[in-house]
Amino acid sequence: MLGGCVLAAACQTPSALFPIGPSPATNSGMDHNRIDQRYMAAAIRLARRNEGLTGTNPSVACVLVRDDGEGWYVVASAITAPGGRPHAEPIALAEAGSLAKGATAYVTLEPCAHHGRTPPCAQTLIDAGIARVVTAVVDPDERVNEKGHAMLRAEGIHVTAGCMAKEAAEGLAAYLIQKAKNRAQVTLKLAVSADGFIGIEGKGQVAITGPVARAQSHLMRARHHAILVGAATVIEDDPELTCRLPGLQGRSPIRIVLDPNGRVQPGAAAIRTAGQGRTIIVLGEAVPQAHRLALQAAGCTIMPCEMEKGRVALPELLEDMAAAGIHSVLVEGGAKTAAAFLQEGLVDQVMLFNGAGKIGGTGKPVTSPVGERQLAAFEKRETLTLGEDTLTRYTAR
Ligand code: AOF
Ligand code: ZN
Repeated sequence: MLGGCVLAAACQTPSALFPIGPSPATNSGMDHNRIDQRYMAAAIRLARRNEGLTGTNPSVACVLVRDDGEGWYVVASAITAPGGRPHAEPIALAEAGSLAKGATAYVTLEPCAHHGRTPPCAQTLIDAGIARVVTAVVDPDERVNEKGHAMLRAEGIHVTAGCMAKEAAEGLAAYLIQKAKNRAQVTLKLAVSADGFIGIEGKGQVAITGPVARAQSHLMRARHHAILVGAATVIEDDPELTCRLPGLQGRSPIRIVLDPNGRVQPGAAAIRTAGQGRTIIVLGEAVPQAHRLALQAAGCTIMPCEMEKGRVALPELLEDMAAAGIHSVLVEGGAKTAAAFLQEGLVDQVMLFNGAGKIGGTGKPVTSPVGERQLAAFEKRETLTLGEDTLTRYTAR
């Protein structure tokens, strides 16, 4: 999902997203399937709000609904808390209080069955007297993996699994990729001009898209755990790599700079501001100790990397990121970095902004690393119109 409505959703309270109290009689003619899809879709939208905020935990949403004879209505809804705990279900149950008894729970991920830092959510749902549980995605965590469903069924609770599983899996992609591939999820973001270029050599940042598209790209930053660029981008463009949407500045991702040869200087904006948001510099073994110390003194974290044919070994780096609790990374530049991730088959999703204007004609334009040949490995999902520009999302086949 591109999440056109996420910006609005990010500013609302969970309750404000749903009608509270009996909903109009339009429900009465709905069959169960349609009701299930309606509330699961609401849960999936809600879960997106804490994406990138829940650490190693997925951002899960739980919506509790009931029908007292006058139609279905939402009694409570919640998302996994920032940091990953508490889980969504106990928060929603606490909000519902006695109204939880006999209610239906819509949960985007199978409720957990393990005693972690919180008791199993399946047990909490049972104890609250929930009558029916509808879930979207089976939790691949080996401590859960159908055990949550089994616990509920063993207590006579009616369980419907797999409701809108594909849609929910999109929002849970970072978690599911981490479980399946043991690495961080990679989204490649590119802005390409109408004449097929992503910039002009030596010109720094060149405007390719308009303000609406730029706001959308900042929203993308907010929804990722980390943002990654190559050293050349830092040296030439000197970007801050923060989310500067009003009200969402606190959602800036961790900045990661690939700098195997130690070229980035402490004066760069992403380094200077390291104290206001984490900056990780990925350095090769040969980088002199004095340079490491200068970067550390500026507040950066150093991540050592393995090298392969003179380049950063990306699969290993993504594994190291997952081990460090970073589960989603937005690759923002430049052309060489993008090409390296693509060549290694490490891109899960491409977000392609197509600008309306041309930038060629002056200087040395940089050709887009993403053309028809590269996109053949991806499935086109949807296109948003953003002012004069467009944004198309592709996912790996
Ligand atoms: C749920 N509801 O909201 C989430 C779940 O370290 P712990 O104890 O928090 O457990 C982490 C696991 O909990 C995680 O791997 C996943 O299986 C599940 N996440 N489960 O019932 C939630 N976030
Ligand atoms: Zn749980």
